[in-house]
Amino acid sequence: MLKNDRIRKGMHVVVMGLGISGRAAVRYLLGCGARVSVSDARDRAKMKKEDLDFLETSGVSLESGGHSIDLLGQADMIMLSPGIPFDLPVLQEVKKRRIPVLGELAIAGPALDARVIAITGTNGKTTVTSLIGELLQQAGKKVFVGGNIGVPLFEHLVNGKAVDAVVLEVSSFQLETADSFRPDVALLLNITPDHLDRHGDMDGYAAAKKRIFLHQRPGDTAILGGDDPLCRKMAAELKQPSLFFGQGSDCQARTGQDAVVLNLDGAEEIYPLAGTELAGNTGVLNSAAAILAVRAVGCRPEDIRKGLARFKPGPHRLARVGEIDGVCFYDDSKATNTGAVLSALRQLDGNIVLIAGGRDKGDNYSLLREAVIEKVRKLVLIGEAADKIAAALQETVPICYAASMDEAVEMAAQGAWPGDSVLMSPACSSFDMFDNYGHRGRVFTQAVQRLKGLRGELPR
Ligand code: UMA
Repeated sequence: MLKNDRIRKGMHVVVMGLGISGRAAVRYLLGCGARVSVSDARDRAKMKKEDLDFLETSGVSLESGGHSIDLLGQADMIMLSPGIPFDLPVLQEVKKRRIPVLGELAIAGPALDARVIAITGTNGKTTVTSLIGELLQQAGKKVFVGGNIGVPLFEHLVNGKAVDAVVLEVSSFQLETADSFRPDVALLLNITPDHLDRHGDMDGYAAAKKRIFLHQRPGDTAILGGDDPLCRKMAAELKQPSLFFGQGSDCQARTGQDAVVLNLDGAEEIYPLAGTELAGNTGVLNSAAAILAVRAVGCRPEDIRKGLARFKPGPHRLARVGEIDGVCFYDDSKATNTGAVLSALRQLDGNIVLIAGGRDKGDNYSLLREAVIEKVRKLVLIGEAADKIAAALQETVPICYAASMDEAVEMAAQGAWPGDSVLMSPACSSFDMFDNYGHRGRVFTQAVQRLKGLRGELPR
């Protein structure tokens, strides 16, 4: 049986949400000897057959189509999936009854017996999480890389493989229910507007992010983005000393022209990045954060340099997916907030036709105005947020609306000149038109390939 001091044999845990986190939670909690029920807002008819079969064979009861106090009120503990708002009305009643509402980090965190490196921030956290994993592996360490990146921490505990380090991407949603989760090394990369529909305002969002540091002890490491004013403000409020990465001369990991200069205890170490996939402003900044983290757990500079040279960033992050008639097309589907779009606009040279839109998360799109005026030739809008984005960016550049990704790519190609770029960097989540950001990116790439085929066949 799996061991977890928080889970007593026979205690009743209700898992809310049967997505990626919920499914892994059910397996883990059963393994710990808990009595498990599931509550999900989806109708039973919309659930996957294999999920229903799994619940039935495991003796797990299912409440579908909503969350009732009748079930939740009987629980000894609620395990809340990250996508479910912490302030759901039924949860207010649950909390009044003093039933603990905990997430994966709170439940699984104390059962870990390896060093834990946790990474949060509005942008870059998936890349930095993967990079830290790669650098640790290069140094010969056994590593589990998971969390918001897509592999639940519960899965690691169910598999039971011994590792030297656990590297976790953690979202603001996961941090809300993290309770006393304590990473040995905690990174906050940046904070710009995102998920304001869930957290209410920037203060609420920043408060959730700050939870990554709250239970750290002397000897643990806090690493923050030195160029970000909100990170600086937060560092000043922490009890533990902070390490910074960025351009400032007081940053322990200083970013330069395609290189990071580390200065710990007066000794300088240089990490060149020219010729690697991490060259360029964003890559250098991500590398600086990762280098500080892996040095904090004892990796050697020579291993880090080898890992940096080998690293390949994941898909859908400013990935060049095709060229038609001298126009390059970039899939930046991972950019689901304005901060990420600004970063992409900064990185591309020349004029840009921008495809944006999707499901609104409460972002303030007028933050894009200056960059749009400076770099964008035309804006093609898709999805539910199209009108809100158009209103925020009116009187900047020509705007048109597309009903599908195919149409958006065609309109963008028509508006681009040779030497321009077409950038799909939506500033929104994908769930209004696609399964997830990966699906959106693949559909964009297919649309580009289709158009390329047509242009090849038709005289222009
Ligand atoms: N559900 C309810 N009640 C509700 C809302 C949803 O029961 O009120 C149910 C849905 O019907 C569905 C399940 O909850 O069955 C979905 O749960 P979930 O939304 O928590 O998603 P998971 O599939 O468990 O995936 C989650 C993260 N999703 C979110 O935070 C929204 C994944 O991050 C993460 O990879 C995964 O756990 C593993 O840790 C995705 C994400 O978009 C990539 N994250 C946000 C981001 O990166 O910006 C935070």
